[in-house]
Amino acid sequence: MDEKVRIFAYLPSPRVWKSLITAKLGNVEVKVLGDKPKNLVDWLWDFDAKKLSNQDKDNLKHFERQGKRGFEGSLYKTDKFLKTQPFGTVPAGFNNDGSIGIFESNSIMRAVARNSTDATLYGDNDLYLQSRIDSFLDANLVFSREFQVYVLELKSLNDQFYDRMKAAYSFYMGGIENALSKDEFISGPHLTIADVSFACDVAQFLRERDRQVLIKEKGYDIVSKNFEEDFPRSCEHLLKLYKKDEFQEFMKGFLDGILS
Ligand SMILES: N[C@@H](CCC(=O)N[C@@H](CS)C(=O)NCC(=O)O)C(=O)O
Repeated sequence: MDEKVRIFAYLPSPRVWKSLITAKLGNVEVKVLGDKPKNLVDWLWDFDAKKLSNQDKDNLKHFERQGKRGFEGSLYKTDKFLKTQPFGTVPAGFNNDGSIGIFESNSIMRAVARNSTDATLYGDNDLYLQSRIDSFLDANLVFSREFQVYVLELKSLNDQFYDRMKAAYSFYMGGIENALSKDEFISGPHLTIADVSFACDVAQFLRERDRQVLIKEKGYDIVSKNFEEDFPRSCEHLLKLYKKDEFQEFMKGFLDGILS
């Protein structure tokens, strides 16, 4: 199979799993390059991403940039990378020759789904069904952006961050719970990328349960404390997706000890 989408990212990453699970479900060839989060400071951020030696780094001072979101210190991003990836973030997606950059994990996942012959993954070629899936993906991004800030700020948690996170969580999960009271999957009778995105981001969010000691120390309860009781359909749906082979291939063990 030909490479359809390339992704450079830190690994493992639920944001990358969105594309990899979609690739499995839709039989699409996706190439992934990357390394552990802490090692990305030693990588050239580029379509042809590669590990750098100290000597390489000395020769590439002109590509040295300050990390902006989630990374402290220097990152080596090529000019071409920043041209194709204007926000300079990972995961960074590309078409097969690197001439087009695709950013935001939901959009990289959409590019994978659009390459699949299985149209059910992304709205069955119906522009309104596709737009409905996009609606869920937008709602999902608002939620995931909120929890990105929450996780990055956990050590200095205050009422404002906590209340914002709680509100974003209740709003997103409330919508998903309603959707699942009507349909078997989030956006209708078939599994779509709205389900994939939900599973990856909510699973990652639930990992706040690993940090409960710190959250308690700051004087708060974990936001997802009553997830199972408050959002039973969503919980059941998450577990159903999680158990599927295509999800297990990447997510295996991720929710062990996290969900009851
Ligand atoms: N909403 C984005 C989040 C991407 C993002 O914020 N990535 C951060 C790392 S978590 C990044 O690449 N930061 C680069 C920097 O600090 O310069 C997505 O889902 O892809």
